[in-house]
Amino acid sequence: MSVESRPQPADTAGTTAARPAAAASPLPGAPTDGPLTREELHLASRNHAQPLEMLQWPVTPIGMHYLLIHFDIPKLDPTAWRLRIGGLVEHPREYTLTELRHRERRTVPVTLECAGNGRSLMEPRPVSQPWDRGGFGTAEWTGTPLAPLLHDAGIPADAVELVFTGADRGIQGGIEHSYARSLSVADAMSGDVLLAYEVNGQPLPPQHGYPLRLLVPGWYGMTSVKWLSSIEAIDHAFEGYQQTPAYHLTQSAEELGEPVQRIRPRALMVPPGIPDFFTRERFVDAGPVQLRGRAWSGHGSVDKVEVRVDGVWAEAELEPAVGPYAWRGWTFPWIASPGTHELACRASDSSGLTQPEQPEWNYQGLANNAVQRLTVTVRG
Ligand SMILES: Nc1nc2c(c(=O)[nH]1)N[C@H]1C(S)=C(S)[C@@H](COP(=O)(O)O)O[C@H]1N2
Ligand SMILES: [Mo]
Repeated sequence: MSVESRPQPADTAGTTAARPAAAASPLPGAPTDGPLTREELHLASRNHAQPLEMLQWPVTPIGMHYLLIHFDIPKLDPTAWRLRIGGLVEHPREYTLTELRHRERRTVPVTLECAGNGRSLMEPRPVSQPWDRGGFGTAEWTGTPLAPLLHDAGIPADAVELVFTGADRGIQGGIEHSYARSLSVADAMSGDVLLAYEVNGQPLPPQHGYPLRLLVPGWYGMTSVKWLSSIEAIDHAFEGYQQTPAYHLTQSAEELGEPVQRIRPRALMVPPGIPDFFTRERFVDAGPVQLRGRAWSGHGSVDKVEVRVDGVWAEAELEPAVGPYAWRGWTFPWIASPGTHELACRASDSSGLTQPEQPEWNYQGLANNAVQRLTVTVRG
């Protein structure tokens, strides 16, 4: 692999761009134990998290939904904008937004999560968008299902993948490209993949992909290409930067590893009590406290959430899921006694997956679904 194409952690907005590729050693994305960098601060302030107290809402108000934007938010004119469907398809064509809005309309509540969520909790820290745990959100996405559109386009037998390309462009890992991801024909044809033009009952805001985005329920967020401009059928595996080397589980910059696809199970807790402004330390009054939170998985339905208080696990009460691809709430009654306590929660899903206690470290800092732990001070 050339120096230019050496992988960086996903979600890094091309920190190599300003430097000559030959000088890019050590890698800008190399893991570190050092303090947060200026570049990470810049990314963290552009790409905001969902504050954990917003877990109280079954559907995240859109301004509180997490954001991840690699390059710049493109300014697209909805009258000039077209979705091009091409490549190997039998009937290439373009759609206007109005034409897409007149096709079958469907609304699906979906919990989306960034594959880098939890990255900054890994040690050493992969340098990229430094998520704590807030890279997630649940919204009601409205659009038209992709499968009938592909059916109309005619996917020939020799087509292997569909490439979804956004209108945003930039440099990452030394490579200039438009943001693009692919899906196998079977995954793209699965009934729940949407071309979304509304979220929570409003047109998509610019930051979430206006005028149209792909939405792939159950998969980590990078799959759901925003500012969608084309869909192309190809007869080989797509190798654009955001497909590979990005979003693969590896132990070094050199190996290729396994692609990250479906969302691993995760439970999160609304931090109880009140916070200290600077440290975010929590203070709770002694007595009965209803702990609550939400849990989700892209591998199946969440069928168990457990809460640990001072080392002892017990099962939480589950609420119905907001939808087949959206989280479910959980509650756990706790009698808080004065002193310091450690709380934790973890989800298990119908595929048999559960959350690990420790992060499973990988070079790009992906898919870290280690259990959430928080310490609270209970006041008498
Ligand atoms: N065109 C384009 N699509 C994109 C991205 C991007 O930078 N450009 N970021 C991806 C990533 S990594 C994630 S996690 C989700 C974030 O979606 P959201 O910002 O609507 O929450 O969008 C995905 N789609
Ligand atoms: Mo992401």
